[in-house]
Amino acid sequence: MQITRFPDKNSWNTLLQRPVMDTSTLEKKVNDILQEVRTGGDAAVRKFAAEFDKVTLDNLQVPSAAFAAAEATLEPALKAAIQQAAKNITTFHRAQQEKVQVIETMPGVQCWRKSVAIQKVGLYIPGGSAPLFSTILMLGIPAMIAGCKEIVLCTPSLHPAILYTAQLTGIEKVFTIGGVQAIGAMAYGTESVPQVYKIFGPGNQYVTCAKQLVNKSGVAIDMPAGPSEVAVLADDSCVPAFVAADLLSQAEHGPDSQVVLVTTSEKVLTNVTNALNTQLDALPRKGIATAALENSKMILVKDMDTAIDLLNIYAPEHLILACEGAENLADKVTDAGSVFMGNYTPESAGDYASGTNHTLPTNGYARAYSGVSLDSFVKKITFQQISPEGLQNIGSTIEAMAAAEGLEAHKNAVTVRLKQLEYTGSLI
Ligand code: HSO
Ligand code: ZN
Repeated sequence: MQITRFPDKNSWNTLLQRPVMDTSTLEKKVNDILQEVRTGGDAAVRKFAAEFDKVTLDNLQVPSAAFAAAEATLEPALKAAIQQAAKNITTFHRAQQEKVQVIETMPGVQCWRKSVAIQKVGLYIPGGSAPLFSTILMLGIPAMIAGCKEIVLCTPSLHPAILYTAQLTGIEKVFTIGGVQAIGAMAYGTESVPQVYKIFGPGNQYVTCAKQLVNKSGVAIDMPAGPSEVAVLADDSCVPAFVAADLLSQAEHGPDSQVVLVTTSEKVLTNVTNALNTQLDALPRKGIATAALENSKMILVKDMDTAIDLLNIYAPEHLILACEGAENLADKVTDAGSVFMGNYTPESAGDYASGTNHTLPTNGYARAYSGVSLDSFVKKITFQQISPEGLQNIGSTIEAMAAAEGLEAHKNAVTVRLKQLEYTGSLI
């Protein structure tokens, strides 16, 4: 990891730059695949699966017997762990349900807002070197709580834990389709795959590009996903071995992951570096983590206020506060996806099981975006009902504003009613 000591504020932006990826060359290729899936349906999906994934797909949908078979191969301890995580994630996301509140803004003028599920959603779980079954919990559970009617899951992986988790979550329609063709199938629908209104889930740069392209044609997406990140703020009260473990936990995601250590202590720099070297050696994904550490930074700053300023500018996906007074510091965090406080709160807790969602804004998007939550699976529809008395109360306000905007028909929609009320004299 590259070490920078007391960087000048003017250099922070450059220092904290994420590796930029040029996707412009991908776009044409990805768009061609999407268009072929749009017109060719299942046949096009099969063709691309053979071409890119070297698999022959007869049935695109996973048959129900496969779920029971997958469950039978899983260790009971893993099943119990997935169930515990599911329970905590359910508890946390259920608490995000909002009660409908009818608000009377003026006598007789009632307004309210109701969350209504996005009726059809698509979840994508990549294949790749790690079978991310935890992401099924993070997306499937809030989708179920929201009441989404159709939940489709596409994944090129038939890992038993993926099938088990899909079943546990209640997702019935699972398709063994990966990559751009999966995004196309869910965006446009095929003979087998239902069309959805919003697509969620991580993926490589092709999948991300495909999500962005279908988004342009009207399908919603969760958020622009990028490589995983973690920033740790540590002072002398931290445990260097814990900090190193946390940094490595995100570094092992991919060679493009970025991890950052910010500290006020030279001693922490030395001790975390030593712990990193020891722990790195023992990791099965040492190669990936080593590559990620090459993009990563350790930054020494003069005090905690400077540290928080710098971290808010960086806006990390995950922020760990391994320092004294973590509660007070947490109040000063304005830009981060998810915050982990104290020496005993590893980021992995949020990745798997504490209850919070692990689909979070990367690449500085935490400045303006939230992570996935129950809200991501609903639209909020507003309603209003005005009584005759209410219209008499609010009518002149609307008329005055409509007239000033030069929109006579708008004004008239009120005036005809007020006149009728005057004529009948009825105040019901
Ligand atoms: N840390 C990842 C989520 C994840 N970690 C899934 C393990 N499994 C999001 O940045
Ligand atoms: Zn992770």
